[in-house]
Amino acid sequence: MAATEDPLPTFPPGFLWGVSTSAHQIEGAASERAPSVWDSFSAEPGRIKDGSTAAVACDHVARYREDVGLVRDLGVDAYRFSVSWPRVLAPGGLDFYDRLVDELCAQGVRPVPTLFHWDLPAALEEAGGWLERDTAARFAEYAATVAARLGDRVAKWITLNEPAEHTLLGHALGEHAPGHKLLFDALPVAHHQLLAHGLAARALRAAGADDIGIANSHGPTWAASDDPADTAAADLYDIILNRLFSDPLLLGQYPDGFGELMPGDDIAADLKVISEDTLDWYGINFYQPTKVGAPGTTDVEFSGLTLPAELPFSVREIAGHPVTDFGWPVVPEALTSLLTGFRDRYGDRLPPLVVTENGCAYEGIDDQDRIAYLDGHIRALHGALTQGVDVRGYFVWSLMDNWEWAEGYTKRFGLVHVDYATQARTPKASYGWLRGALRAQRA
Ligand code: GBH
Repeated sequence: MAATEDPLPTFPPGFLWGVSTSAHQIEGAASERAPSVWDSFSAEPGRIKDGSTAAVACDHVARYREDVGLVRDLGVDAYRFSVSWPRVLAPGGLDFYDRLVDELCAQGVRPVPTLFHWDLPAALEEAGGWLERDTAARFAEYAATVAARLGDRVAKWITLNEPAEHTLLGHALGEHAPGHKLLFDALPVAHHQLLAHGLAARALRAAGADDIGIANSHGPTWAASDDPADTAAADLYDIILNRLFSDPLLLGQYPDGFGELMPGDDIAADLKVISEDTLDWYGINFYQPTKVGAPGTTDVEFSGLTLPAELPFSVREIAGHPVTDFGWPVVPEALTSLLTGFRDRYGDRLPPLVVTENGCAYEGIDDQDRIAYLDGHIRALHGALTQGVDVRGYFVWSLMDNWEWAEGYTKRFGLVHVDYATQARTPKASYGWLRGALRAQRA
């Protein structure tokens, strides 16, 4: 797979270019924060592919100045990072984010913090975690604390990262922390995260925020065939992984039949909290489309996941496209159809979109495959713009190689290579390519 030689199409002035990371995946300095659900989870044998933990990761807390320098030299406008709730709970924990935000501002990079990227404080998990409604209220208090400290320099906020993946992987399948295998009994986790978004948005508004978003994972769902058993399974998958999260946020309602399954005395009132004035823009993390068919009769191993036979659908291989080191198919045009699909479904209710994550796992520093992936997806995004979809920004996942959750250090998503033995950072070919592409945008 090779990138085209043609320069990228020109994006509108003010289009926001950025790179993304998350706290647990890069920070290290584990002893300087409260315990997180990921600490105990990754200490359990067999949970993480290479047996690693993120105790050191990219040692970013110590090396943030160098890392901000890499962001600045790349020439992006913005840096999306996440604030570790467990670190904020530790004495002086917000000091680190204070320094990080100062450094970003000093280097001319806009800070875009995400308040929750899967690292729940262990103490909150012991109290029931996202299965408990109270966690949403606690999240709003935490959001207010962070906004009080950083709000004078931060304009753009993201409440949660990928509540869908956190529900599915962390609570339904148990592949991520906290490791619950509740299947459909994990639905309260979805509702409480959505409620947390709504309550946190109110807290951020009270602190003066007017640029609030969420980063949700989305991808087109392809039915394995037009057999009704396959299309019905694909529809259900699409509802659970996509619409269960976007409909309440953007329409103020759950997909048919799902509101009844959610916990709480007054779901209609909760839906108002979730949807009313909580989003100035909507963030989409896109990696790949998913092909789905009727359920099978046995558990299936699929790109690192075990999908139990009890699920009402099965995920199928997408043939005919290159795949990344994760086995995920590379289908840039699916990003165009995803974005136009959002516009078509939500119409006037849709705020401006931002692609808050897009990227791929490949080995190597001369990463021509990553260049081709990014080139293809940036063009696909532009294709949606030309079809009238209001997309305001694009963030690459990730600035640098990092601790890839259950895959440990075995998958490299960075524009910058990290040698974990020495912590040496080496910009890859894709970093140079993106820097050149951004310069050309501005020429
Ligand atoms: C993001 O989530 C995370 O936000 C980030 O922390 C992480 O490092 C990054 O992606 C890379 O993994 O069922 O086989 O079809 C991952 C988003 C969307 C990726 C759904 C897997 C389904 C794979 N995920 N996708 S499959």
